[in-house]
Formats: sequence, structure tokens, C-alpha cells
Amino acid sequence: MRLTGRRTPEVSAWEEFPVNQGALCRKGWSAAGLYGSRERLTSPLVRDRATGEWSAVSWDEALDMVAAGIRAAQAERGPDGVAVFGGGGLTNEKAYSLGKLARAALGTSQIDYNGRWCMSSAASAGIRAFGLDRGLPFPLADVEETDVLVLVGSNLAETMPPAARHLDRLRERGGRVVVIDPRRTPTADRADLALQPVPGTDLALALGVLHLLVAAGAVDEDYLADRTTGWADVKESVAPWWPERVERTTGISAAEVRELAAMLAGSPRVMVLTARGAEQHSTGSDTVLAWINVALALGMVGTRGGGYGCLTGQGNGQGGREHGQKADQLPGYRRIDDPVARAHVAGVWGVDPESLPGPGRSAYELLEALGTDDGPSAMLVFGSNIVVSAPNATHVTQRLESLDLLVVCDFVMSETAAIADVVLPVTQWAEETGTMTNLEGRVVLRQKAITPPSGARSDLDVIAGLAVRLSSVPFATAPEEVFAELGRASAGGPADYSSITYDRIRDEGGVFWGGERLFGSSFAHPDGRARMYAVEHRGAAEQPCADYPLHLTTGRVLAQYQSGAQTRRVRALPDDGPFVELHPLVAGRIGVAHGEPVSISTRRGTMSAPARVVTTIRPDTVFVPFHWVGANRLTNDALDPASKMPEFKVCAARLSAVVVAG
Ligand SMILES: Nc1nc2c(c(=O)[nH]1)N[C@H]1C(S)=C(S)[C@@H](COP(=O)(O)OP(=O)(O)OC[C@H]3O[C@@H](n4cnc5c(=O)[nH]c(N)nc54)[C@H](O)[C@@H]3O)O[C@H]1N2
Ligand SMILES: Nc1nc2c(c(=O)[nH]1)N[C@H]1C(S)=C(S)[C@@H](COP(=O)(O)OP(=O)(O)OC[C@H]3O[C@@H](n4cnc5c(=O)[nH]c(N)nc54)[C@H](O)[C@@H]3O)O[C@H]1N2
Ligand SMILES: [Mo]
Repeated sequence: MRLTGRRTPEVSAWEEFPVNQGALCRKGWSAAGLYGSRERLTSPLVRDRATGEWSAVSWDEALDMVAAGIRAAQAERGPDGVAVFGGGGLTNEKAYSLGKLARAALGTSQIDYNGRWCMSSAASAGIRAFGLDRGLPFPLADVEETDVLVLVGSNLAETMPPAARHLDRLRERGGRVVVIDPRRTPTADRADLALQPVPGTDLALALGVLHLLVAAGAVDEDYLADRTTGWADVKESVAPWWPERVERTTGISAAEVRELAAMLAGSPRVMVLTARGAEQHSTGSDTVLAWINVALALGMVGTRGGGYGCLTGQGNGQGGREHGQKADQLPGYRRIDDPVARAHVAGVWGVDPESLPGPGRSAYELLEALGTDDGPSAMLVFGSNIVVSAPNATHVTQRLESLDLLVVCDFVMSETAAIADVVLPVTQWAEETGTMTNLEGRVVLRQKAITPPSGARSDLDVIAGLAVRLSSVPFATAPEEVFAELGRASAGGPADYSSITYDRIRDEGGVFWGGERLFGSSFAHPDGRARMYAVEHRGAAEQPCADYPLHLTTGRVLAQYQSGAQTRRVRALPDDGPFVELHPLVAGRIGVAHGEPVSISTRRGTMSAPARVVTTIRPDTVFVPFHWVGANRLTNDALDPASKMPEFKVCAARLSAVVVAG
């Protein structure tokens, strides 16, 4: 019962979709059962491609239909004919079951997830430098104990408000905060030194800082000799990065570069934290390596109150990247191409190791391949709103629309669900039990607190319901049972959960895997040493030119969450819509005033939104939040070669005033 036929062409159907207007029923919708919370999905829905109409079907009908579509795709294209796209917001149990569904029940290698958009550059750098990726190898509260905290591309005052109090306490203690961001953000307002680089140049700044630390004799040679390899090459590579060259590359004055280096050189404890501003670049993983080199050269990594960490974003950003929804990974942060790992995990799953697929495509590469001759023709999505959040989104949406079968599990009709063939309504966090692993590597338990609406099922039930139709591999659905299985599958891996139980988490108020603080005496490489890599500054994949003279960067605002699928539906939250943040000099040049509409274009697309004219942004840079459809029609899909992170944080753009007809 393969779903074929012409598809209603675009997302624009969404714009007339009733939810934001408060009206409820386009035909089919009332049957869909948006009772209670009227924007909540409570029945499986199937869309007729010819008419665009949705109809409610039973769970059995929906799951049978999806299973039939998967069988058809795999009959035509082999096991890799079906793809799975997961999310870093899923619990550990769901992430684990999803990876198992793909590899053991469907036999497809084509699985990846939105964490690829999030922490993959830091993860790849952490693995290369330390042999292990754990966002923070120490508790977040250690931030308060440092002397200089360097935040590279983090706006935590808006994106992690509870963490901002650590900044305040640090400063009360006399510690200093450095914020590196092309915009002077609310986080930068709490900084002792706020540097505003050209987007995509953090790597050059790190090289320049290290150059000055060497010149000042501030490098900890004993630490480097005892605990690292590669220093000689790194030292040589920073030699040409004198401050005036850094100024020309980054737009930060040579005096400020010297001020930063002097602060670091003169402080007993230095902590460097990166976030998406530094990482979401085609040079993101090298940029992280360059800042890790700074922390290592100062002898800080593994010392209390110092070191390097990545401020992980999503609810389960850490756990979501440990249990097998990454294209190259098996549970426990094991590599899927490691024969020992394959044998171990296959044993837990009761399948032949030979039957497990190899590594698949990374998130963007997977989306690009959809519907092409050698790509999947069906896809299951759990926990991502791809239409809004993927780079070069017009192109990605076309790929999604070219599928024979798109299935989205969500609790709201997201923009991605709105173009699916089948939408499966799932329970949300307070309605189910599960574990998450926070940015410190602490596994926490969330207990079910409220009864889900009838009609919604947990992702674990959906996964098991598909597995039973498509294979003989057993899938547990009780979260505690899934967690115990995940523990067995992860045993012996880098992220080993085998000693963690729900009881322990309850008793201890959360359990760190691998211990509370890592790297105190050794790193996770076989020789116990950290690796230093001599990385080169390459700059953004797309540089400004005569046609597109500005840098566009994207990110978040306090009142919205991610693709906005949830927050844009919460009426208590202000939703003023998207905006284009620009400097008064640019506003003057194109002739717009604050609040007037501007049009912004890149080589990939155009959007319009009101101008927000501020003096806090670099005059050569504009900023658009990505919570609404539009920003990602502009962004560049250039990928980091190591992490496959897309370059969300910089591309070349052109602005113009929107002429209102009259
Ligand atoms: N309110 C809110 N909070 C959130 C989220 C949300 O959507 N809304 N999402 C969560 C998730 S998943 C994540 S990943 C985190 C992200 O948390 P952050 O990384 O703090 O958030 P962003 O706004 O993406 O980017 C941070 C800053 O990077 C700056 N930036 C842009 N380009 C560059 C550059 O080239 N170099 C440098 N140094 N900085 C640059 C931007 O101006 C921005 O202020 O937030 C989490 N918390
Ligand atoms: N331009 C630009 N684009 C970006 C970024 C940027 O800074 N700039 N940041 C990137 C980053 S860091 C991230 S993390 C992504 C995030 O973007 P997305 O991958 O789109 O993630 P969310 O918006 O969290 O989408 C989650 C969707 O899953 C649903 N959902 C939530 N929990 C569950 C669950 O348990 N089960 C199921 N089945 N569904 C669930 C929600 O309702 C929502 O529709 O965006 C990326 N895109
Ligand atoms: Mo994220």
C-alpha cells in the first residue's frame, strides 16, 4: 500500500493552517481529534496527496501502512531504501531504541539525527583531542571556580538562563568573563572583555592568542611534555599569527587580542567553553581544536576550575549522541565499524553481527540523498522539525517532498509533519518516564507526571509497533527495561551505562557516567595523552562579495525554542515573529528605519522581516533568529569535513528595503 501520487507542492499550506488563527477545522481536522489542547495531535493522520486532505486512522491502520511503505521502499532499493532521522531531545531510551530499529529491525545504515546540527563539531574535536567526547568533563558549577572564563560563541544568558547565575557568582568572587560574539549579547553585557569578531574567524583568534602566550612564556611546558603530543607542530603553526594579522582577519583590534592573551597568561585558572557560535561552521571542529590547544598550552585541562568544555544544547544533547542514532555509532558511543563493538551489540540484540549495516550518511548528506537514485525513498522522523531547522531548507524540503513515504512522529503539526504522508501522535515529556544525560554527563530520570491524552502513544511503543511488523527482533517498551538493555549494550564502551540503574539515579539524584571530573590524570587515548593538532585558519566557505556584501549569522532568542514547533504555539510566550538585526549604518545605507520590513537574500533564498536596528552588532554583519521558517532558506549547506556540521553561522547576504506598493 505504497503512498504515491502528486504531492501538494509546498510548505505554504502551513501558512493557512488553522492553529495560529485559532480556527480548528480544515476538513479532516476535527476528525483528527485535536481535543483538549487544540494544537495537540491525538490521532494518527494520513494525508491524501491528491487533495492535501488529512484523515484520522486507527493506530493499526497507520502502522500497517507505514510498514507496507517501508517494505516497498526496501524491495525497490534494498535495506538502505528507508532512512531514520532522530533528535537530541529524545530520551536515552528512545535514542537507543531508534538506533536498534534502524540497524536490527530495518537493517538500514541510513540513520542520523539533529545533534549533527548541534554539537557534532565539538564532539569530533573532543574525540580527536581527548579520545572522548563529553560536553563538560566537569560539573557546570566548576565555572564559578575559575579565574578567567572564555565563552566562544555562547549566548548563555539567553540560551541557558540558569547558567548565568554561575557567571554572576564567578564575578562576585573576582573572576573575569570574556565573551567572543559578533553581537554584543546579554551575555556580553556581563563580560569584563567582549570581543566582536567577524563571523567565522574564531580559529584565527585562537591562533593569535596562542602566539602571544608563547611569546610571553606563559605556556606550561611541563604539562605539555607530560600530558600531550603534537605541541612542537602547534607551536610552529602559531608563529605567523602576530596580533596585527589577527586584527586584519578577525576584525578584533591588536590591542584587544593582546589584552585577552595577557588576561589568560596572568591567571592561575582559565576555562574555555565553546557553543554554537564557534562550532556551526565548515571550520567548526578545527576551531574547537584551536581553542582546546589554548587550554592545553596553559596546562588547564584536567585541573579543577580550568579546562575546556562545550555547552551542549538540546535537552538530551549528550545522551542523544551516545546510544546509536549517529550514522557511525553503536550504543555506548561505540564505533559501528569496530568488529568487537558489532559482536557485542549484536549479541545483546540477538542478531548476527554480519547483519548489522556499516556507517551511513551524516544528517545533511542523508537529507540531500533522499529520493535520488541511490538514496532512500522513505523516511521516519522522530524529534526534529527539519523543514525549519535544516540548512538550505528550500532544497531540503524539496528532497523531503520527493520521498514516496515520509512519516513524522510528533505531538504537534510541525512544518515537517505538515508535509508528511503519515503523522503519528506521540506523548511528550511529562507524560512518560525516561532518562536524559545532561551537558555534564549526568544521567537524570524524568518520571511520568501526567496522563497522556488518549490516542497518543510513546515513541517507544511506535518503534516497537513498527519492529514487530517488520522483523522478529524483540523491542521492550517499558522505559526501565529499555534502559537496562541499553546498559548491557553500552557495557565496555566509552559511554558505559551498565552500572547505572533507575534506582541509583533516584537515590543519588543523578549519576555521572565515567565519573564527575574527567582527565585529572590521563586522557582517553591509549597512551593517556591529549593530542594537539596544528590547525589552519580557512575562513567561511562563502565570503562577502559585491553582490552579497554582508555576513549573515543566525541563532536564538530567549523566548523561542528551536524550530519553534512548541514555543510558537504557546500563547503566553510573545511571538513577534522573525526579525533582521542590523547596524544603524546598514539601515541608513539601505534606507530602512527600525520596525520597517527588509528583504534579505543569499545565493539560496530570500526572506523579509522587520528590521531591528541595533548598535550592538558589527556593521558588516546581520543576524536572523532561526525559530521561524525563512532563516534556513538563506543558510549555507557547506559542511565541516570532519564533523559534517553545516555552516549555519555564516554566509554572504544582501539587504534591501521592502518597497511597500501604494
Ligand atoms: N531560548 C533558547 N534557548 C536555547 C535554545 C533555543 O532555541 N532557545 N536551543 C538550545 C540548543 S539546541 C542549543 S544548541 C543552544 C545554543 O546556545 P548558543 O550557542 O548560546 O546559541 P546561538 O544563539 O545559536 O549562538 C550563540 C551566539 O553565537 C554568536 N555567533 C554567531 N556567529 C558567530 C561566530 O562566527 N563566532 C562567534 N564567536 N560567535 C558567533 C551569535 O551571535 C549568538 O549570540 O541553546 C539551547 N538553549
Ligand atoms: N539557521 C540555524 N539553524 C539551526 C541552528 C542555528 O543556530 N541556526 N541550530 C541547529 C541546532 S543546534 C539544533 S539542535 C536544531 C534544532 O532543530 P530541530 O531539529 O528541528 O529540533 P526541535 O525544534 O527541537 O524539533 C523538535 C521537533 O520534535 C518534536 N519533539 C520534541 N520532543 C519529541 C519527542 O520526544 N518525540 C518526538 N517524536 N518528537 C518530539 C517537537 O514538537 C518538534 O516538532 O536546529 C539547528 N538549526
Ligand atoms: Mo542545538
